[in-house]
Amino acid sequence: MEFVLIAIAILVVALITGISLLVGRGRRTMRLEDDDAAGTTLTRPRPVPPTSPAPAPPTDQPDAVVADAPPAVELPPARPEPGLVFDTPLPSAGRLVRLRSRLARSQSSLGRGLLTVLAREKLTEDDWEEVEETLLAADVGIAATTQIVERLRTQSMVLATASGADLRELLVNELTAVLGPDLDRTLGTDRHEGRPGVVLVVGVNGAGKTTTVGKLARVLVGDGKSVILGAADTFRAAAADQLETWGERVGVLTVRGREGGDPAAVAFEAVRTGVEAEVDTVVVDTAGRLHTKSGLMDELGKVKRVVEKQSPVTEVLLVLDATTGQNGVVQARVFTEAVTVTGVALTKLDGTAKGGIVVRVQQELGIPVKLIGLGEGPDDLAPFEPRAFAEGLVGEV
Ligand SMILES: Nc1nc2c(ncn2[C@@H]2O[C@H](COP(=O)(O)OP(=O)(O)O)[C@@H](O)[C@H]2O)c(=O)[nH]1
Ligand SMILES: [Mg+2]
Repeated sequence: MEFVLIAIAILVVALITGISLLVGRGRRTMRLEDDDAAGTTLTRPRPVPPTSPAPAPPTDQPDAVVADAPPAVELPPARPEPGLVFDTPLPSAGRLVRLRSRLARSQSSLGRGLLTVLAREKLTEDDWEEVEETLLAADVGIAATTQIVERLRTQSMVLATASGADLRELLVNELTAVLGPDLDRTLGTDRHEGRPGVVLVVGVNGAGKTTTVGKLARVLVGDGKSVILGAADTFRAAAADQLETWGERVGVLTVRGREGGDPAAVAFEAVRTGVEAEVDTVVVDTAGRLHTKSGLMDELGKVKRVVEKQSPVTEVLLVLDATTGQNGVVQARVFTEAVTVTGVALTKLDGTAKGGIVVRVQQELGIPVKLIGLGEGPDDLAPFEPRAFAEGLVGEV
C-alpha cells in the first residue's frame, strides 16, 4: 500500500514539473530567480509575423527536449518553430564590396576631385596644392596626405601618359597603402579556452553603439555563430528595447536589466548565460554618458572586471561616428584611457564626404578600424577591407 502511495506521489511531482516546463517554454521573458535583486531578465525571441508561409514543423521529435533535464537557460530554437520566422542575414564576406557605393559622398568630393586634377596634362604647383587640399578636406590627415602627394609626385612622369583606368588604379593603390593594409583586423569573437568570445562595445551616446551591436549580431549569425546580447546600457529602457528588437529578428537572446540597474550586473549575467549555454559570442552594449571622465572610467572598468570573472573580454570595440571628425577622435581618447580598446567601428560613413577619417582615426589612436557602418539598414555593417574601401572612395571611372 505504501509503495502505491509513493508511486502516486512521484507521478504527481513528475506531472507538475512537466507542466511548469511546458508553460515556461511558452514565455517570452524569464526572470531569473537568483538575480531578482539586479532585476535581470532574459528575453526570448518573439515570433515575427511570418512574411512567407510558416515552415513545416521539424520532423524529429521536439518533445524529446522537454523530457530532458530542465535547461538553466532557454535558448532560441535551432530551427524556427512554426510561426517563428527569423531573418537570415548574409555572411560578412564580400559585404564591403557590396556596400562600397554608399561612400558616394566621399567619392564625389575625394575620388572625383583627385582624378580630375591628376588627369590634367601637365601638373603645376597649384595642381599639387589642390591635390593636397582635397585630401585634407576629406580628413585624411597631414601625415598620410604628405605621403600620398610625395608618392604621386614621383610618379608624375607616369601620370602624364596614364589612361583614366590607370590613374584610378594608381590612386587606389596609394589610398590602400595609407589605410594600413597589413593591420590585423580580426574581431575577437571566437570561443577561447572553452569559453565564449566576449565583445564589449563602448563609445559616446549617439555614436551608434546599440545599432552596431544589433548589426554585429546579424553579421555573426550570418557567419553561422551562436550569439547572446547583453543590454548593459541600463540608463535608458529604450536602449534595451532597441537591442531586444535587433536580437529577436535573428533569433538571438538578449539579457537585460531593470532601468537604472547596475550595468556590470547585466554584463555579468549575459556572459554567465553565454558560458552556460556554450555560445560562440556574447556582445555587450554599454552606456556612453560622458558626464564625468572618472565616472565613465570607473563604470567601464567595473563592467570589464566583473565580466572577466566569467570569461576574458576578447574584443573592446570603440564605436565612433565618422561625421564628428576631430571632436570624435578627442572623445575617443577618453575611452582608450578607460579601457584597452582593441578595435574601432566607424559608423555613418554613408553620411559624410570625409571618408579619409579612417586613416586619421587609425593613425591618431593607433587602433585598427575593424568594422564600418554604411547606413541605417540592418545589414549595412561590414568588416573593413582597405582595398575595397579605397576603391569605394575613388569610385568607378
Ligand atoms: N546613416 C547611418 N546612421 C547610423 C549608422 N549607425 C548608426 N546610425 C544611426 O545613429 C543613431 C544613433 O544610434 P544608436 O545605436 O542608438 O547610438 P548609441 O547611443 O551609441 O547606442 C540611430 O539613429 C542609428 O540609426 C550608420 O552606419 N549610418
Ligand atoms: Mg545605445
